[in-house]
Amino acid sequence: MGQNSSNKPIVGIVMGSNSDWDTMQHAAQMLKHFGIAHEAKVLSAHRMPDDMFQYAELASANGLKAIIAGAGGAAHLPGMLASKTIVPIYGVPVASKYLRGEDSLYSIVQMPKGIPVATFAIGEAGAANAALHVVANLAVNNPALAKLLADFRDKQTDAARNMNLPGY
Ligand code: RP5
Repeated sequence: MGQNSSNKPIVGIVMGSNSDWDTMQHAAQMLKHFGIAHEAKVLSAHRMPDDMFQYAELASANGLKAIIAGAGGAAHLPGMLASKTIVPIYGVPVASKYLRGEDSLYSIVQMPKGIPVATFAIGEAGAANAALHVVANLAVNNPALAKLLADFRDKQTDAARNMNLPGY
């Protein structure tokens, strides 16, 4: 079983817009797979800055151990959250309409020294991997969760070993 089987969220998934949910739902699905209590909500750095700062300021007191933050374009959400909390921030660049997420990636990854954001790949893989990274960190002190994660990896290995090449 995953960490914290009660319903109190220990991971926050936040995103700049509901248009980010197609991507960010992959983080939620992954946490659900591992039984990690989490919450997901829109929290826009630009459209609701006061809410963003309040969320960051209260994150630790509210019991959050990690925040996965996704945004696209001028993606300031992960970095600004990181500026207001020491809860680890996992940044997910969401593919943008015009620059396909390169803008999002650069906005998130180029943090100044001293305020880290762990930055993942653009899009679905980044969202899923951010969640897996959270799981790995929680698993350091949770042998049951570590076993679940090892099983997950073993299944991927088996699937890759059994891959067929169509037409070959
Ligand atoms: C960012 O602007 C959001 O994170 C989203 O990726 C992007 C577009 O938002 P919408 O115009 O779709 O609400 O703040």
